[in-house]
Amino acid sequence: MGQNLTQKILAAHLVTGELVPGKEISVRVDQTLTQDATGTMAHLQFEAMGVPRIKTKVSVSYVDHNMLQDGFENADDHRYLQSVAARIGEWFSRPGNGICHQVHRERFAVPGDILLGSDSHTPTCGALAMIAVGVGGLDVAMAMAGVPFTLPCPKVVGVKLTGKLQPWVAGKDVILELLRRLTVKGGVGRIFEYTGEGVASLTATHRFTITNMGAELGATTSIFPSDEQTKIYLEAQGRGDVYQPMAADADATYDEVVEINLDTLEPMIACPHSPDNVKKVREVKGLKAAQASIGSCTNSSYEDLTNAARMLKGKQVSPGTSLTVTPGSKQVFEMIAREETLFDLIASGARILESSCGPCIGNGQSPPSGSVSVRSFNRNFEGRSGTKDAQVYLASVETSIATALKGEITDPRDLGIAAQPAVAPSKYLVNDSLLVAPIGPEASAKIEVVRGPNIAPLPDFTPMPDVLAQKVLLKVGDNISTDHIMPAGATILRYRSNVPKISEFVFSRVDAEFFKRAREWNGGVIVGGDNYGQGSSREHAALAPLYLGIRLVLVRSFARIHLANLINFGIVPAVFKDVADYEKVAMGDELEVKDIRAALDGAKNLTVFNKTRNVSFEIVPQTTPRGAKIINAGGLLKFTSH
Ligand code: MIC
Ligand code: SF4
Repeated sequence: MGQNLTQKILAAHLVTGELVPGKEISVRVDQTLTQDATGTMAHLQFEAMGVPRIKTKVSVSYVDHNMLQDGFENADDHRYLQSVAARIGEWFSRPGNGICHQVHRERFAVPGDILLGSDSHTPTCGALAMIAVGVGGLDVAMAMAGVPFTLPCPKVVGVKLTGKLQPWVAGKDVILELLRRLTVKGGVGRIFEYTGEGVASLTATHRFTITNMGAELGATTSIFPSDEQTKIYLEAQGRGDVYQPMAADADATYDEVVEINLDTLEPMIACPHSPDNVKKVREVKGLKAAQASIGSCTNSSYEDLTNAARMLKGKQVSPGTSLTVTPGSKQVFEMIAREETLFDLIASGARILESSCGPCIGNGQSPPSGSVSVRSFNRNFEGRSGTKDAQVYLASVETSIATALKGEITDPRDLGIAAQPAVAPSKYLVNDSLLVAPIGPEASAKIEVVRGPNIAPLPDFTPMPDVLAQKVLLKVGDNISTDHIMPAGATILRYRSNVPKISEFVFSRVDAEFFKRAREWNGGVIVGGDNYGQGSSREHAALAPLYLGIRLVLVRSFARIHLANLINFGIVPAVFKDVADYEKVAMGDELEVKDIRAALDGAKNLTVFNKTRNVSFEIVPQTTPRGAKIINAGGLLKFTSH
């Protein structure tokens, strides 16, 4: 029987296990990427392992998230990252070089390789036929040290594309349509592999948007074949040498199949406050918008900005709308600056931001209270923009710019002008001046790693106790994102290298008293609903709760990366055996769980006794035998140092 592309790449990298969905496998990792907000922790962990140099083919440390320097903290962290990269043989992408996923695809992605990144949008490079997976920083640090990556073997979903995108319809609309159908938890445990005759007409740019935002499905990753479009893109980046054609066999099979007819797609929009709350743009058109933003790792490419500029040329942004434009990388910025593109953007009234995550992670440009913001980004969780009651919508560049021009949500087809989509250039401008290449072992051994006062040592990791007698610290509902658990934004992001400090902000946007209560009650149990921990890869959403004394998170179901992060830091992730038992616990209830260590070792369920209500119920730890050992040891670092 033929193989699909996912199976081919996994098989070529398999170290242990069998390619059977749900079974634990481990694979060799070729490349890693980290970004500054997760990278400080990942590098501190790498240093704690005592491995002198990276063992991957390529590892790149990016600075793109914590770009605000209104205090020493972020600048100190950047200096630490640059010095540690030099010390361990990594590439370093300096601040200003761009968003990790944009730069990685431009300069490093290689069809057929496996990439692990400490950012949930690492799957972007799947557009160039990589298996690119977002994970917590500790998993990346392990891969940098040469340890194979362990994961449950995912199911492979074949996404069969037919037809061709119509004018004013973009790659963004393809992924929004999938989110509409499958929801933010529809992709958990799955890899989405794009197939069918519709694939050939999608340029690399459309593909990047699709694989990037596949993360919002909760998917392990997404992948396109390596074909003519891949070749065109890599050659234009001056990297034609890494191209090789790769595709599924003609008789390949898939665990599930989804079909999308591109001919019938129209402009779509994700409404507040979830990327799967998707409607047709025409269903919400006319809503006044105070802001429109082009940027983020989803849609800030050369083609995206050129499209925006073509629509704006000779026109003005509506007086009631503020338009921000972020070039995704220095390459994009330099190219639009050499052409009239940047001029057209500035002349239209757009506010040009530096190449970084910026407003996507709540670092500036928060919209006014209660207002509508239409963004070409990938996430619109409540409060993520920095304005709690802002109504953030996600749409294509075309829809966002149509909105900026009209001052209200607008279907670009209603502008009454012909679409003139940007054509990819035959050569991108390559100037790697902000990319610092690794140095040899002798020179790197002399590098001093510089740590500023913002860098706190890693917290103590203690073995799992046998008995937990704790209160329910918080009870939450479905689809709680890591932005709820460990918010970002300018004031909090700067503490990513300081766990004691950042722990003060855990759940702060959900319950302002959480930190105080956690301290007074000496930790406790978190109770949640379905898809708990969706969204980002930030391991601080596990590490900071651990620091506050949380050793059990009890929910209806978990999102993939957060589940792995909980295990990595020695917290028991468990689900209710009977989902109805969710009703048998409330905040403040005193719980008792006994014989935890033995139950984990024996892959048995645990019994929770709710002393306050005098009821018992069973819960199921969500872990493999290896995960159970990691939790009992007190986390992955403790486990591997044994
Ligand atoms: C995000 O989009 O939420 C982030 C910020 O890029 C995160 C990483 C982080 O929190 O540092 C992600 O997606 O993993
Ligand atoms: Fe940065 Fe936003 Fe992309 Fe996350 S989703 S990597 S914050 S641009």
